[in-house]
Amino acid sequence: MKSGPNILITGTPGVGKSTLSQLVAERSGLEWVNVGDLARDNLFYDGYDEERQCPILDEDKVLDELEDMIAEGGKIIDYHSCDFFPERFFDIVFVLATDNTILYDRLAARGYQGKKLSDNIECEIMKVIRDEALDSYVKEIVHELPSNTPDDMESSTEKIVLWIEAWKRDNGS
Ligand code: DAT
Repeated sequence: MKSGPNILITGTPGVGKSTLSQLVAERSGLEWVNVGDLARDNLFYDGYDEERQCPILDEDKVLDELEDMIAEGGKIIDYHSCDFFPERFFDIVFVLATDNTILYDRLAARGYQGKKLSDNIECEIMKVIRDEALDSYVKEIVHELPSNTPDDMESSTEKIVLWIEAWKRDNGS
């Protein structure tokens, strides 16, 4: 039996996935798994994408590494893409959304510029990750959460923690 639900927190870079995942992990006891860090620490890469200026993820190696963690349960998976995870991995999926002017400032503060910055802003405006999530999982488990302000962050944390507690009650864990 799983020790808790497995949750995916996704969205364009800079929307607040890591901040939210960490807060939910602290308050729920679930374990936060940052897929970007996991790939970097284990060199789960398969080349470099010159256009996007980032290493190309070796998805098979990432999935192999995640398989046992997901079987154990109680994981918060944090990644800016979601279509390569098997549907069975997640009990619920949250897609964070940020107004593009706010996101622009956050990504600029992170040092993004030029095409990398504009591509990510366009990704957010066009709701690319939300559509990817809706194409990859049954729509009933996909929830969009605003992530513009600290109040949004607090309210999303509370909602997710309450959902986790309800899941644990319903599943006897
Ligand atoms: P991600 O993991 O999606 O790339 P992050 O958690 O690193 O994003 O957040 C990027 C920056 O934006 C970081 O400085 C925290 C800030 N931030 C994120 N969500 C926020 C919110 N809802 N309100 C205010 N600041 C936020």
